[in-house]
Amino acid sequence: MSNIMEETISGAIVRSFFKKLEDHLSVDVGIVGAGPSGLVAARYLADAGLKVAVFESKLAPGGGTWGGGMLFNEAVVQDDAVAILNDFNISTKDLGNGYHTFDTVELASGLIFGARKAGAVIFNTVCVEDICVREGVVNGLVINWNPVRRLDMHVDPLVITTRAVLDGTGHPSEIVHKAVDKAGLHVDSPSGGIMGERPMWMEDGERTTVINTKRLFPGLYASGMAANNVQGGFRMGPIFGGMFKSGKKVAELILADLRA
Ligand code: 48H
Repeated sequence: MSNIMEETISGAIVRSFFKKLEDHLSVDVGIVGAGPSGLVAARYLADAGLKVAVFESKLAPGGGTWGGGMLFNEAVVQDDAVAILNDFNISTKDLGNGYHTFDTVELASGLIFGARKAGAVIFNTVCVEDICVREGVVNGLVINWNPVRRLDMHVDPLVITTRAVLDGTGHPSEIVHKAVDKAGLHVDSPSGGIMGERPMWMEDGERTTVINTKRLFPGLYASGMAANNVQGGFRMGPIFGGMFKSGKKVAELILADLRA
């Protein structure tokens, strides 16, 4: 009996995936982490015509957006960040006091869909385990399958070359840790290293997330909770305006630098 359909389906997937991977071995922007700040950045950067690849270690992109507050799948955004959600066609409910609620499943799926439809490619189940630094510039990401890391398999990685790297890994700021601890880079923070996230203070955390979003070293940027961890910012719980605005700001910074 012929296996023609089986061969067609498997062949289509393999050829299509490897074309996607080959087309993104060299990108303008490599984003590590498909949380809210990374996905917002991916969308605006791709909209501007840059080649963007997002590497997400989990099977489902979205980072900390799915679970809302304590698994109640609603979260909150302030007036001044609603325009970003409008760009993604994500609905919000106005509470009339400067805050809006939204459904976090709609948020996660809307951000993923928006980034992808703008042209950013998301490689899920792929973790970034190291960076490349050449002549004073961060210029690459070292990738491997997350199950390889989880199973502690001794398998060498592959490399994606980049013009800009965004650490959107959230609380652990994994990529800036590689830059500081392993590459010995002195980043743009009060200590030149990672200050460490501070405890819950919603107001200050939200106020400083955007300020903390910056270029840390030539070719290296951080957004969202990664930026807060590097600069010693406070956490803020399930309010997301700072994350969205951080993603938009870092996209603008990267665009300005790459076009200079
Ligand atoms: C590939 C990786 C790697 C790696 C991690 O945490 P995130 O949602 O990121 P942000 O900063 O955009 O949003 C933070 C927000 O979700 C949050 O946690 C808030 C507001 N907390 C407040 C509080 O008080 O706690 O997403 C980061 C993503 C995740 O999906 C990780 O799986 C992924 O990055 N990731 N992907 N390679 N080395 N490390």
